[in-house]
Amino acid sequence: FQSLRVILEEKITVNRERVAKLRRDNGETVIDQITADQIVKGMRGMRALVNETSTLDPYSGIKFRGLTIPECQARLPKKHNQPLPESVYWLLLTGDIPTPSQAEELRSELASRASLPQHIEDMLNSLPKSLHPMVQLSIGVNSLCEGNQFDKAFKSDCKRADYWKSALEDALNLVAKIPRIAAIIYRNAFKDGKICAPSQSCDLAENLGRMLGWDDPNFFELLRLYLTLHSDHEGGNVSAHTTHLVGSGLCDVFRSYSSGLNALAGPLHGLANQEVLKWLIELWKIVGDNPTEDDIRKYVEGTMKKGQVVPGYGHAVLRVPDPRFLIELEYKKNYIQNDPLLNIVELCYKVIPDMLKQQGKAKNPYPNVDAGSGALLHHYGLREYEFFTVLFGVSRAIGCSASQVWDRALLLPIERPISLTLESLEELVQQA
Ligand code: NMX
Ligand code: MLT
Repeated sequence: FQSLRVILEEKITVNRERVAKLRRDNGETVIDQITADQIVKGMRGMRALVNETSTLDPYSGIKFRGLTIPECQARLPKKHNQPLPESVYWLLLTGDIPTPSQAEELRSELASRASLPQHIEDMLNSLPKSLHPMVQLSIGVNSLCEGNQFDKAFKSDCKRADYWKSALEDALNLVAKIPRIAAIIYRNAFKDGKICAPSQSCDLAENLGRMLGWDDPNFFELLRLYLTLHSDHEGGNVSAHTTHLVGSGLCDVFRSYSSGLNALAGPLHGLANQEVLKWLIELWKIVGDNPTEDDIRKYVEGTMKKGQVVPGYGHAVLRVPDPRFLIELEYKKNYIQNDPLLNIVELCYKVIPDMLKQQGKAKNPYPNVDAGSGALLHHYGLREYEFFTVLFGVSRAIGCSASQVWDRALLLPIERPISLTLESLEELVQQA
């Protein structure tokens, strides 16, 4: 952990200088323009945020600190065939590929912080089982803010330049503890409430899998992939942006990310993975194990006729099949023989893009990450789809908390754009 802090300190000094130079030399340079359409259509395509951890290209997809996911799979320290989640976290925090010993140092540090205060476990155990798992997760993460390091620093005479140090402490605690919160929620809502303790020798994925109640190395391997795929998706998505926005008012990492989790819980965003599986199971019930393309078409037409979106398809930025979805399919091809639900996922991919193109509304007719993630979990026996977005939330803590450290490191100010009334927008377009 000490080495992580030292590396970050050096990088922060360099990057603060870059921000200062950028502002000094080009602070007034115009880099974009905003149309009236962008203002009324969710600021789509507007470049207006600084986020260091990852970038998203409409055609090549996500890059974590400049690396595609296949590059991460090839170059990051791994267990079996997938990157260790800790090595992804190191990469997002520092921009460097960790050495195996650095990944191990972070693994061991996070494992040592994995347990929860008893009163938080008691609080989680007292929540109604019927409360949606995402609400429980948001409550659990919010409650971690008690005694957070950032507030302590803020209330003491800590200099603003040093805020990132306490943000880092909190970020590490968030990533270390969120798997246990998730597992308690799962065990309470869907099993007998009993849960094993986190192990000091496991990585984040295996600890999560074991606390959920699995003892299957193949499932731990899938969780490693899952945590990597969902760890970050640049700064403009609804949950990352929410976390950044709330943090910009100098809220600690826990409360900022708890807000981000509520953002993730919308069905057009992270909850889509739950919606996809619900939709696929219903489809499977109707068409059976060996459907034809026509069977799928009929079912999708039904969804469209009801005026509903086809869950797992479309994206606000991507204009190609989501590379994360393609990696899910590849995982199926390499590791899973003949699973009827995953076969349906593949058949949907053959049929749905053409249907969405014909409908002519969606700018991207291709599958996103949620189109395949739930069916993979289902294969390994995790079938309670109301829990799926919680796993997305555990993964996204990695990217959102790393970004939060950098927000404080770069001394980014409170976010405060200006809104317009329709009347003032109409006046502005007349004057333009
Ligand atoms: N099925 C049917 N219609 C769609 C779909 C879809 N999958 N995707 C977009 N459209 C419609 C959209 O509702 C809109 O209709 P209208 O003009 O009547 O309002 C029109 O196509 C144009 O939308 P886009 O500009 O293509 O999409 P936008 O950027 O606004 O939204 C999503 C992106 C992802 C919200 C949208 O594609 C969607 O609702 N997809 C289904 C839900 C989903 O899978 N979400 C998960 C996203 C990934 N994640 O994990 O967060
Ligand atoms: C994500 O992973 O956050 C989703 O693909 C949504 C997005 O990028 O807007």
